[in-house]
Amino acid sequence: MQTHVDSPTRGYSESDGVVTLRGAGESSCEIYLHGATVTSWRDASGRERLYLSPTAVLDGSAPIRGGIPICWPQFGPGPRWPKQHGFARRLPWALVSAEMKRTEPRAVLRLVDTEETRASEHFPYRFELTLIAALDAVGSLSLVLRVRNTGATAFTFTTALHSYFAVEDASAVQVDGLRGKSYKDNADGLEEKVEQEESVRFEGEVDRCYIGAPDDIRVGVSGVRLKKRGLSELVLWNPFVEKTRALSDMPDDGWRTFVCAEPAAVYPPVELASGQVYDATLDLISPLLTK
Ligand code: TA6
Repeated sequence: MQTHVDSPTRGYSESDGVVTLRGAGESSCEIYLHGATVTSWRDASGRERLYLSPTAVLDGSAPIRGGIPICWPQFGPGPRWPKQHGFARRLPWALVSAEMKRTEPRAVLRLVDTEETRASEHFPYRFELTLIAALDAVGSLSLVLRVRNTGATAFTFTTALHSYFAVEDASAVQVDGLRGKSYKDNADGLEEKVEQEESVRFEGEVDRCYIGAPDDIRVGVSGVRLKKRGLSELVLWNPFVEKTRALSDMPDDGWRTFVCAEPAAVYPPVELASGQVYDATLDLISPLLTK
């Protein structure tokens, strides 16, 4: 693919399976074709806002630990192959285009069904999955995950943009605005509970799927702002000490410097008729731009 730089700092390029977008100010974004995994987003100040494990596997042999893995056609454990978080984050996507939309760099990546994905117990359907990633005029990262049913049979799916946010100290982070929301507590046998607190804190293992969560959320009082559409749930996750030890692709103290806030569509699953299209969008806005 051509490299395009319309100024020393703005443009796009692709090499070794990684697409790089450079936008307003010092903003940039890196996307691995493997899983269409966004692994870096720097805001206009140049500050990295996503967490990528220093021991993440980046050779395509495993899902990338960090950034924004795409869980599709299944969020979480379940009957479909592979049992956890679906196959989209494990497969190579194709770079369809990279361009400057006015002064904003934009990349389009695509995954379509294969013999492997259609194998019986996997996902015996035809689909086209598209990720559109762009840096806007102020360096915010805009993602659209577009699902098109290209087959003759309706199918259902669940999905999550499994976003890892870099923080100084996870135990000092809170997410507000969830009081009264029901959630499935995966750290307690997926029991359904109702959030009693205005602020959810990460002072131990947190693994919760909030149902019908607000579409405008902050990670921390002064952290990244998430604006989501078409993703009714919000998953909050931090594995804390014990569960992190079990992760081969994260240092034992990795839990301290990230929290996951994952816009998701789980309850209910999304039903897509033949020919239908479904868009899930997520805008990540730097704390420098929000009061
Ligand atoms: O999003 C939370 C979660 O479902 C946790 O239960 C934990 O399994 C996490 O995802 C990471 O899953 P992974 O398959 O990437 O190790």
